[in-house]
Amino acid sequence: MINAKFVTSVADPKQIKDYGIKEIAVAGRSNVGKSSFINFLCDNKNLAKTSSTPGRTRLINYFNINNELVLVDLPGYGYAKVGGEDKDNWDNLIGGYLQNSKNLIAVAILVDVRHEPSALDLQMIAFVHHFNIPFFIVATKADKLSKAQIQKQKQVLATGLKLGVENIVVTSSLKKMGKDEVLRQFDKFLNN
Ligand SMILES: Nc1nc2c(ncn2[C@@H]2O[C@H](COP(=O)(O)OP(=O)(O)OP(=O)(O)O)[C@@H](O)[C@H]2O)c(=O)[nH]1
Ligand SMILES: [Mg+2]
Repeated sequence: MINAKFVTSVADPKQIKDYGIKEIAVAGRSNVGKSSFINFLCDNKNLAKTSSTPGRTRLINYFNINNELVLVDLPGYGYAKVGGEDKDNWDNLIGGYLQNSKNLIAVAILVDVRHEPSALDLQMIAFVHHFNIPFFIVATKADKLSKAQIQKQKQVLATGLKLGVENIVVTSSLKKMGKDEVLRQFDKFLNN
């Protein structure tokens, strides 16, 4: 993934456009590491803005990869400080994107490798199931655990998400771990 370029930010589902290029979206809880994951895949730490403060990405950001694929950085869900109308707008934005993007071929749903899946993670999976959108799970921040702990957590995640372990790719953006396996997943969806 060498030539990665920012395309646009979208704040309203009505602004969602058809770029004529296949899209893979990156979803997950706020602060799970979505923007870092995109930067890691693209070998460019300045591409998507990251932050230790949750709720950094509030818009949908599109990144064009070699004119072959568009990676879509979605706003994180479950950000506690967003409530009421703000939260509704946010849910509409993510939901609107997922339902209205003609070129969407898969969603990478990111979960922190250290934690049990949350109710919101399960909701996200139920949502993509409902709309028949292919997805796979990316466990992030694997640098925080030992190899043995990672194996154990992979099983915990698989059980909690009611999925086979083969649907879970373990990564660390910090230690640049798991890229080949992620790219294999991408190829699988791109060539389908
Ligand atoms: N140790 C470690 N920290 C990471 C990793 N990936 C991301 N982080 C850290 O986690 C925090 C959040 O990262 P982001 O990439 O901004 O997370 P995000 O999911 O885009 O967050 P929002 O845009 O707020 O939803 C930052 O402090 C990152 O440095 C990783 O692989 N390992
Ligand atoms: Mg982000």
